[in-house]
Amino acid sequence: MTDTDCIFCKIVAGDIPSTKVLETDRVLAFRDLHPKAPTHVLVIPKEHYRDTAALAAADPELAGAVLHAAAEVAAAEGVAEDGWRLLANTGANGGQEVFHVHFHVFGGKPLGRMLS
Ligand code: D5M
Repeated sequence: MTDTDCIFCKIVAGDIPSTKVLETDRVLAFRDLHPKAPTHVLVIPKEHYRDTAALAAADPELAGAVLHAAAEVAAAEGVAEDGWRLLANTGANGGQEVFHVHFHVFGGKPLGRMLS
């Protein structure tokens, strides 16, 4: 399933360049264009789902594969030991700008606390 207007589907297809960090048959991780931390990687399913809720409802196994890949990215980036953050902005109030579900992996510096 792809969306021809979706920027992340175009990255999956190779029509837009990206700096890939990890790739499996169903998951892709690439560096964020505007990094907010020394490590800032986006982890996405290759299939198009608009947000976390849609992915979890349609394909829990794929949702798990995305989380597994996020942990692999953190380890590969060398941030696993010191700690890292996984963030999925969901919907308008959640601050989501790209409507192809994605998880931000942040690390490499103290990230502070948010909304706690
Ligand atoms: O965040 C969407 C994120 O997607 C934001 O941090 C910028 C990033 N972005 C947008 N276009 C690209 C490309 N082409 N490559 C890499 N990163 C990109 P959100 O959670 O939706 O607010």
